Amino acid sequence: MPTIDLRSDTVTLPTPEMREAMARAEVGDDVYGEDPTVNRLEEMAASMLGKEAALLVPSGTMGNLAAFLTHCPRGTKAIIGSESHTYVYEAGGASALGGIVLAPVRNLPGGELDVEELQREIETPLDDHFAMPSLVAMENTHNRCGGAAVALSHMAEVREMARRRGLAVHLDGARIFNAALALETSARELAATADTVSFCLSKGLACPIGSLVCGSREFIRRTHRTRKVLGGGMRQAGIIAAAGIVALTSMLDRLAEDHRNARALAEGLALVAGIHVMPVARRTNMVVFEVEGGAEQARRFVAELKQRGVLLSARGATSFRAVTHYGITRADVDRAASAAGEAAAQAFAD
Ligand code: TLP
Repeated sequence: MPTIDLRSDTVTLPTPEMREAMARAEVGDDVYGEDPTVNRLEEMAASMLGKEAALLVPSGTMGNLAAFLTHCPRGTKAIIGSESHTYVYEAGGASALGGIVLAPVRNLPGGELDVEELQREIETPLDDHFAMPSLVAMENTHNRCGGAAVALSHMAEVREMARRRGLAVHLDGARIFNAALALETSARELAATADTVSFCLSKGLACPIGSLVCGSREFIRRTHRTRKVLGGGMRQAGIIAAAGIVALTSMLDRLAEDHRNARALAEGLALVAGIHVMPVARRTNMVVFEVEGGAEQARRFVAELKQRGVLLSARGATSFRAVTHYGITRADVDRAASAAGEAAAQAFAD
């Protein structure tokens, strides 16, 4: 039986059409702005997100980092979610490399920012004791909040709060097309709540590499330099961009299948005794769940599941995440749910 790899949608492999497009891509030196395929992808991304310009970077982490470094002068404060990817999973890069103070504001279970805490951070007094805020960042879909799609109305509220104080807004939209689908809106509408947006090609859209930072022409011009500082200027990157063009042309509609499969998986796992699925109001392609009985029991459960060919990622000692994606079928999630039933029975019996 082939392995069912639910660790992340980052494990997706490029489609045959992508491989074909990559092989045929017309390329040039992108550091000189001379790669026609990169230029085409950047124009496409900017127009889909309703921004003036876009920049291809190697990863989502670099996309967020380059945006933060461009937005925030050293010693200023970027206000971000306490559960945000940037705060938890990006190795503190904005602080380490940019001298940026990361000021976490509590994320609610649905991925929203606690607006009262946000208001307090935004209202930092104009006094020499305090790091001055320069940026507010949101994340949608919200990874650590179970892949929840965050409502557009909340995003609009955050944007207004930031604007009143003259702060820029960045959106980590690594999975913005999943969010748009779940919210029955467009990526462009979501992007309109932020000055800059980064999104990933290499997650549910199945590209091997690549993220885009989108914003005003002036901002992207400055981010081009930041990308160079970070060593992220690539040369014949059209090889990568070609897959991105295929993704933006033909991989968006199929995300609905991943969302259906995640719902089916959540329902299947909820039936397993000893497993508690984190409820998510607007589920996308993730299922987060807790295993009862402590760390040792949870470890046994995951080992049993692995023996049955199902891989998950750990989120804590007793908490796990499963992600549906291109290459995972309804039959796979049904098999994963029944394997979870067997693994739980085995792990809890021992
Ligand atoms: N997330 C990865 C891991 O780092 C946890 C995953 O498997 O989900 N923003 C968000 C919201 C993300 O989920 C990720 C990747 C990134 C940024 C960073 O993207 P990459 O991995 O391309 O640097």
